[in-house]
Amino acid sequence: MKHAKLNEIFKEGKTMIIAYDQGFEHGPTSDFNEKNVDPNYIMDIALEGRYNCVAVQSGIAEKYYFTHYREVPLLVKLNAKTRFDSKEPVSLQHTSVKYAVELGAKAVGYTIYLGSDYEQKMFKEFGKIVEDAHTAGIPVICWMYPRGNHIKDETSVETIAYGVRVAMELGADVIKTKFVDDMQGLKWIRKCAGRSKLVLAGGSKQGDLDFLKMVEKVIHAGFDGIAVGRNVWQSEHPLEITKGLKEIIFKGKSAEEAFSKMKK
Ligand code: FBP
Repeated sequence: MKHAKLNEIFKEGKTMIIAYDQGFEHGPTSDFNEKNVDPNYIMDIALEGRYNCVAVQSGIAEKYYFTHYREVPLLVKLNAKTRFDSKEPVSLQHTSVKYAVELGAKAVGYTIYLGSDYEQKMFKEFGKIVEDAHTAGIPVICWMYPRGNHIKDETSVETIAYGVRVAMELGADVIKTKFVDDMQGLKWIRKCAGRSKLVLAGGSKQGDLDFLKMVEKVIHAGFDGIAVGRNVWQSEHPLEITKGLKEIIFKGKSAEEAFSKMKK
């Protein structure tokens, strides 16, 4: 087995990933407008904002990830589900590690719904993806979203910690998890992830300062960065919010300090 090269998508141990698979997961509905429905718009933010990685589905990688955009490391998501899939959550693999690597991927991603009736199916696919990706020398990012019949509270510390632990034990190099507003809880979640890297999922759009405060908290708790979408590309000034995020993630600044650096 080769070791996964994390340094392609991490700088000084930290990362800022821009995620753009919401068109598939949520549909091009209220999340989108005339500007951000165009994948080129997100590729431009990723490039100009010097993101450490852009995370998309394979179709977007095929049709939009070329020429100068290749300066931004690519992550290809290998599974997906739509919002019509409203019963028990399950998201199965639709493309391979091999094809992701052909598209130029420096990492692959996969969502697991821990606590779904179908969790075993997703564990099985994820296990094979870890084998294939590590053989190819690239890291695997697990979107770990506890959800489904067996989950009472998706956002409790206990549930989130269980999720990141499962992802770590399944071999995830990086785990993407949702936020909980509890510093002790965040630190416990960080511990449960062990040597896997841990990054924050952003959630729906909120005010810039509130978003920066959320990021400050996870960085303070020891998270290794963020993998967010709507709070950046729905912003009226995506490159300014990007600047604020960098101040917190790479320079250890507070949310207020970062906010004051943004031109508004
Ligand atoms: P956001 O920062 O926009 O929330 O994106 C993070 C993300 O994980 C996306 O990659 C994904 O499409 C979406 O959230 C799925 O979230 P959910 O299933 O909770 O709607």
